[in-house]
Amino acid sequence: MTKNEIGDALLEIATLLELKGENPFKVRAYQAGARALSAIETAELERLIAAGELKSVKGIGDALAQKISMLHAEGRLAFLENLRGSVAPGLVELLQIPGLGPKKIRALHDRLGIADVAALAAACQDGRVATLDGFGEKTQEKLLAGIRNREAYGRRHLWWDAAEIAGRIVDGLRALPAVRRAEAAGSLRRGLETVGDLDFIVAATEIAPVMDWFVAQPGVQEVTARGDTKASVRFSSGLQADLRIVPEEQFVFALHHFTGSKDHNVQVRQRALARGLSLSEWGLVPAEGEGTAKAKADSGKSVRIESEEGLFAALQLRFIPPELREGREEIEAAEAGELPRLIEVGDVRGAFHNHTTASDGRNTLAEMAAGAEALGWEYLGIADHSKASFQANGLDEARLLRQVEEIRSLNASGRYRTHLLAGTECDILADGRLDFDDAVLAQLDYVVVSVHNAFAQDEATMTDRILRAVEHPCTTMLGHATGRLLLRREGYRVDLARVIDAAIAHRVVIELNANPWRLDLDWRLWRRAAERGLICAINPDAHDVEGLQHVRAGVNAARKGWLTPAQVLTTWPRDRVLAWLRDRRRAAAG
Ligand code: DGT
Ligand code: CA
Ligand code: CA
Ligand code: ZN
Repeated sequence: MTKNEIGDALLEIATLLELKGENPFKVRAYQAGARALSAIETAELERLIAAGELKSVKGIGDALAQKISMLHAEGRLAFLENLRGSVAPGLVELLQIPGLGPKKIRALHDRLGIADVAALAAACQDGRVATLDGFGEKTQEKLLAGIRNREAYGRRHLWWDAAEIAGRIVDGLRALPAVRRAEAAGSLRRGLETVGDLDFIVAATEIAPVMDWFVAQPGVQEVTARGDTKASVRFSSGLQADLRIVPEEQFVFALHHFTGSKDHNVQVRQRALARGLSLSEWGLVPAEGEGTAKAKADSGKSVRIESEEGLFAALQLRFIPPELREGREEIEAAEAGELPRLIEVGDVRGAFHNHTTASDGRNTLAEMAAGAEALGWEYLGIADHSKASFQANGLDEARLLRQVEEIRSLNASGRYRTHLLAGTECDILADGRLDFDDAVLAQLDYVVVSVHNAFAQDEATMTDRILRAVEHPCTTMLGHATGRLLLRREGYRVDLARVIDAAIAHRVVIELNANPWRLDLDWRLWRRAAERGLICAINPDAHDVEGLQHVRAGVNAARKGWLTPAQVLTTWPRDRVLAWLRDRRRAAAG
């Protein structure tokens, strides 16, 4: 396990112990241990473990040192696994309600007997929660709103989380002897930011062993359907998955059909009909003559097609990448040979919006540099929070300038092949001023500006506020343009059309925040905006080394937005980026 994963495990232990009502000292020991761990560099941690000196670290006692070493070596810990098994799942689920921590959940459980979300909703509705010490009317309302929100969004899941499960299942399916071909289809394959359910298409020589394997996957809580060629399951996260097993000659048709989207399918089918063909999940058959499309396909009347390229070619179309299949003019573009060369993960050479332990990150500057180097990046921009974001330990002028020094000397040392850029994620204050003076900003390589407070401003105020920041001569790029958190909270109200116009006019970049919860600016807006000259930067907004991986989610969204490498700053070679930033700073100064 990595250092951060071990830290997460310790915090999970603390939470579970607290939910069980264990001794507060014990709980605090694990929390302190997690904090102590995050202050140690990875290399130092490994040395300490190897030398058996972990318990010499302040905040890490004997028992904790043993558990950390075990997690480090084995990646698992029986103590944690037993602990998980000993806490009612309903109590753990309550942690997902905003405003509820282990202490409050414990109080609800001990005093009102509440052990799951449904019981909490009932207790809020008849006013029992408000009567508890430390709760009150306001808290009760907030909890109820949180529960309702969760119900409204609860049926969908983040692409990132779904992709992890789907990847494992596809790998497992492909490893089965009976399986010839296996793919995940549906919204997941289209790279949609949230996913309703998973859809797997499999071509197999035998059905039963594939079905048996599928319904026995770890995390499957319920088998909701099982037929001759189809099975559906529900995982404990609530995510559902459909499996369809088809004869190999129908695989491509089923894959295309169940990838969708519906709008795309309707248009492709119309195109087939215009050519005297009927396209369905079973095949591509002559539209004329007796019998259903399925009957014709089953009796071998379908055109034989081995790949989706072949399927599109049969309809005189270039291959349309799944991400573009949303019925948003992709067919016209494919017909005219005008599909874009979409950005790929391999095109990415760096990123600008990343945090370190200086503000609210979990890895040091050096660790982040090493992480970026491991990804083969040419540059890594450090943009820690500014002082107005005190809740995120934002940097004041003195700390920022010390960090700039540290970055310059790390670059000079040649320790990492990845070049570090000194930036800031500077708060846009409520009136649109920036959190640092121009003289401070002028010492940085670039400036990301973001809104982190006063989300409730009305649209006109918020729009003026952001416009003022975008028009500031020191501003290089706008961070997370709406502040949305998918499935959790709407973005703030802002006239994005005006913000995009201003960004284009002032040569300000807008970020595509690659955090799987954000993916903000939304992919639906990118195609038009980029055509009009808006430059995109895919930024992971990483708070630890693992977070750098999130660029994959950003690239996904960028592909849905039809973006090419040329339109994305973070694919440009380092020298071109540096020259572009220099040029911008000179224009700002002059
Ligand atoms: P989701 O699961 O809500 O995130 O979205 P999808 O796109 O994965 O939708 P899903 O799982 O209901 O179905 C997968 C694909 O199958 C869908 O994108 C298109 C195709 N499909 C399913 N039902 C229909 C239908 O009634 N008509 C058409 N034209 N296509 C359908
Ligand atoms: Ca689906
Ligand atoms: Ca489905
Ligand atoms: Zn931010």
